Amino acid sequence: MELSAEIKARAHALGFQRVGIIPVGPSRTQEFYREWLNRGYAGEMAYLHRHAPLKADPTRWQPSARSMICLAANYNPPAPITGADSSRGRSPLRGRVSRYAWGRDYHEVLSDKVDELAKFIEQRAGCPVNRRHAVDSAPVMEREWAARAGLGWVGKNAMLIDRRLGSWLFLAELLVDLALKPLDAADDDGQPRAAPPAETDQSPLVLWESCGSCTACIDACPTGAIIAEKTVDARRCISYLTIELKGPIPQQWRAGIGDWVFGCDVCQDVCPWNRQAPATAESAFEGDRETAAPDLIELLALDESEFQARYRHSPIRRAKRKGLARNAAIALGNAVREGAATLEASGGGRPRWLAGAIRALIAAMHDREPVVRGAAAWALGPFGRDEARQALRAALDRETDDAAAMEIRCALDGTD
Ligand code: B12
Repeated sequence: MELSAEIKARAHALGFQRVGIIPVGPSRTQEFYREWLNRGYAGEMAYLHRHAPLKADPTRWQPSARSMICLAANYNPPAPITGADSSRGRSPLRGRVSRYAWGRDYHEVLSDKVDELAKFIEQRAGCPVNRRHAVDSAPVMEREWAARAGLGWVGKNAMLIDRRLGSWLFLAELLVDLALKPLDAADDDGQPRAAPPAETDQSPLVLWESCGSCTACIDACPTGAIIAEKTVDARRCISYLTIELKGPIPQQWRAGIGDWVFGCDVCQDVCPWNRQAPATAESAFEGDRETAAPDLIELLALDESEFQARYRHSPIRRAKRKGLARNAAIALGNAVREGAATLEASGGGRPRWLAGAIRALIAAMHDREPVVRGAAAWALGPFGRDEARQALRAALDRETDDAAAMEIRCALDGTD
């Protein structure tokens, strides 16, 4: 068998459902990327600015690279987890974690697999291979390269979508110093596209795509973050707000966050291409209820060592304890607002869960992180006129952080 075909077969066996091989050269989306940065859509993700020169051509990052092996792994968890997949029947005291973070950290899982693939290539090539791999955090335009290698198209929600697997895919790349025969990934499911795109220097950037006139993702995004086709303003994206943003979440997006405490799947949940998406066979990406739909009061109360122990091998580590506690407070704030509105409408008494949430939020007014205290104050806002008022007053007296003090004042004034 020819080396490229062997690599593809080995990568499939390692658990990558889509594999394409492409010569390394300049990126074709540099302009798109720079414009995106210039418009400020990256928010506080400064590393995306630093990466721009390296992303312009993968050989700036790995000078010896001649070919890129583009890989996609399905992470769609096999069974829905009660309370994590739909808003129906959910407990108001449970949050929601996006699917990509239900299992073990994909950086670890996929890096191990790519390493194995690299060793296989060295063995077959019979010589040491100069190589470097990327899984998410490296300066590589992963979606562009995946699309160019035939792994799918970049959809309106900016996700790389495969017509059989949908978009629940992690991407990874292995750069090697071998001039491998290019291979398109599009025939991995045994059904090659009618007209596979030719990779030539002159070929237009828009290769092929299948979103048609559908705008489900754009319409459904709770914070309106998909501001144009393939363009996400990260500053509004719930994924950015709950994971990357370290300070307070701007007031205007808090309601839209709903019960998401880490990442968000709305633009993928509504995508028609995900309706028939098969489940992953990789058990490392499966999760349990406590990860997928965590108890918000527990999250809010986790201390540093409990957080580290619980999320040691999880992507959730990235939010840090203070980020996750902040998110739990926002989700509780949304739950108490919904609960309060429903009660007002029905004229009913206050349910027990609401009392528990208020107690937990009052306790969080003693958190050592101002961003958590501020979020808890916001969450207590609707109760500014009864028992929470005393707690908020006391908190304001001892508050030393300006932003947190402002949140407390707003909560006391009843201004959102
Ligand atoms: C920064 C980042 C984010 C930011 C910004 C997201 C964004 N849309 O830009 C935030 C924190 C919001 C985020 C969220 C998520 N992310 Co993220 N993120 C990244 C990261 C590190 C860089 C992306 C980037 O450079 N953004 C800047 C914009 C301009 O680039 P882009 O969206 O990638 O767009 C490029 C292509 O679309 C291309 N392009 C545009 N038009 C066309 C047309 C054609 C024909 C072609 C070929 C290319 C092309 O041009 C752009 C520049 O290269 C990548 C890993 C990487 N190194 O690429 C992961 C990555 C994109 N994220 C990933 C995931 C899983 C997510 C989430 C689903 C997580 C979650 N559930 O919460 C969400 C999805 C949100 C969304 N709809 O995009 C996966 C996506 C896999 C896939 N199937 O597409 C990646 C590839 C990580 C990985 N290795 O698996 N993410």
